[in-house]
Amino acid sequence: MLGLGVAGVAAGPYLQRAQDAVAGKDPTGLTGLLPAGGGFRYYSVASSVPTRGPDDYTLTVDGLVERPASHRLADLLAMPQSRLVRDVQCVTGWRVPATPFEGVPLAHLLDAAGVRPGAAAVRFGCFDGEYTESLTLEQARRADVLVALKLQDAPISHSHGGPVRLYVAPMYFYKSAKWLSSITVTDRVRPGYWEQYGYDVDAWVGRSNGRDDAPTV
Ligand SMILES: Nc1nc2c(c(=O)[nH]1)N[C@H]1C(S)=C(S)[C@@H](COP(=O)(O)O)O[C@H]1N2
Ligand SMILES: [Mo]
Repeated sequence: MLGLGVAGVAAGPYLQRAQDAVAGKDPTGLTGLLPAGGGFRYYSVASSVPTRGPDDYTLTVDGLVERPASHRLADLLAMPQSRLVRDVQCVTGWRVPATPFEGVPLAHLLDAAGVRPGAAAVRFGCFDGEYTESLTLEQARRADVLVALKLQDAPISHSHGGPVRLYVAPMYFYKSAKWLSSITVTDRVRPGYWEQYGYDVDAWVGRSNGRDDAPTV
């Protein structure tokens, strides 16, 4: 099992270091090799993650915005929803075909908050307390970038990052931050968790990380 996982990692010193970092975080050495059902594998850089639901989940939107906000689950469910069916592609090689994700277009939340002049990027935080991600503002406004509430037409389970995760359809799945808790509009891109270990910040499937996977969109 372990051998398979390592063989699935694209060649290159940076990616190899990233994989080592996973092992360093995970005493079992099996993070990311555990099947999570439906062809997915379970990934978490945090050893334990709290459970959040309708009573205690909040998503903050702040930074370079006119109207900072804190949305509860019910607020997000009442906003316009978009459903996409695309392949999911992890940078370590596994792929899950035709996967429905549904949620609020990130552009809607940005428009509701009113992005201020001088803003150029968005930073994402997670209630696991460790993971971070980022997008340029232009990427964040794409119609295929969602604040996802459903996966495979059901509420997103805890292991898949529920109740709310980011979904960046055209990019490697590490951009799709699980357990999303904050969206901060910033003046420049801050590399996310894996990007500090060498993953590409612009993570287009098939056009980054030295890989040639078929596009997911
Ligand atoms: N908060 C958080 N989000 C995360 C990760 C993580 O470790 N923590 N791993 C990323 C990676 S590398 C992948 S491949 C996917 C895995 O999602 P899954 O566990 O639902 O299959 O989540 C991404 N989002
Ligand atoms: Mo991944």
